[in-house]
Amino acid sequence: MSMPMTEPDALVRFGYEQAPAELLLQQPDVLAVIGFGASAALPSDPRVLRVGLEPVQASALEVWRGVAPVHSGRDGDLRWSSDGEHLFFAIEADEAAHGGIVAAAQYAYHTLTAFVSGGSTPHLLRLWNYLDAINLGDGDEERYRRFCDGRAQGMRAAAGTRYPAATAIGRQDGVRVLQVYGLAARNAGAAIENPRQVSAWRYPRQYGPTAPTFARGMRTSAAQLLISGTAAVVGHASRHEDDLDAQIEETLANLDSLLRQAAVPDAQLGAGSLLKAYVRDAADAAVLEAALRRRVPRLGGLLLLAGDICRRELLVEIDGSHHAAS
Ligand code: 3EB
Repeated sequence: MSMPMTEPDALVRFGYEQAPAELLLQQPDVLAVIGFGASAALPSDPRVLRVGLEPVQASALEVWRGVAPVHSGRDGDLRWSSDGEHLFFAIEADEAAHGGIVAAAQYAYHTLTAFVSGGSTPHLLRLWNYLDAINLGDGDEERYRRFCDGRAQGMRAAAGTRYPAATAIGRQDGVRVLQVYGLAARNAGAAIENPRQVSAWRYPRQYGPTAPTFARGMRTSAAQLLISGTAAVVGHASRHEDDLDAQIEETLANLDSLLRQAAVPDAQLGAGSLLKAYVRDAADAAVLEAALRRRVPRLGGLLLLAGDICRRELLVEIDGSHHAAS
């Protein structure tokens, strides 16, 4: 049997949906269902992932829809689903079982890059990384920096210097299991950098021995941009320590700049934008949401999650996707 034909830029569609996960999983185009927090009701299925970040309000499920019927499976610790054009994959690595966060990250990245590069959807587009206690440890011992070491070692062979878009956020659940999931595709994307920011892989030594290996954004087609975790970083420096409002404004300025640089049609946050906003302190969520609703009145969707940003002075980070509003 041959795969169904798809349009050259047939895209994964992302959405936040309220339906029960069991119903969503019966739909043939569903590539992934991601639930947030300990109480999300989720069946066991290779397409389903529970992320241990607590939603700040009643939370929807994040649903990815492909362009053709989806098949799925498991391969060791990795689970995956594919519509023939796009691959969802997820891997969870217990830190103690691997001998620490460095080895767990190395294992997760080695496993996922080997799996992805060996298949018919070999181009890594987007990765999410969630780990407990991301700011624990001082200086180069900080767990985020050590995660960056292991990630770079694990992905080196496969990714070279062409990095996917990414997010790395700290869970507050005390569970020392690294969660990594992402999207790969048959067609390569175009990595986008932000003119207001130094590329993360060029960060100077002061931020750790291994610079973070991600692109600021990934255009999957002329009309869709995947937006990496974006915070109040200008150049390579964190801005507006202890000032939530100013960090939100700086983050929005960075997002505006990234969308302009990507030159997607309708390059403004709006109805075509789906955002996840992470707040270190759940009590900051109301201020963040009010600012987002004011600045982006027709926002397509918003999930507010409690999570630690990878630099301890940062209070908020936003990621998401954007496509031309139809
Ligand atoms: C920054 O601009 C904020 O290590 O994968 C954002 C997105 C950040 C991804 C990562 C880190 C990562 O450096 C932190």
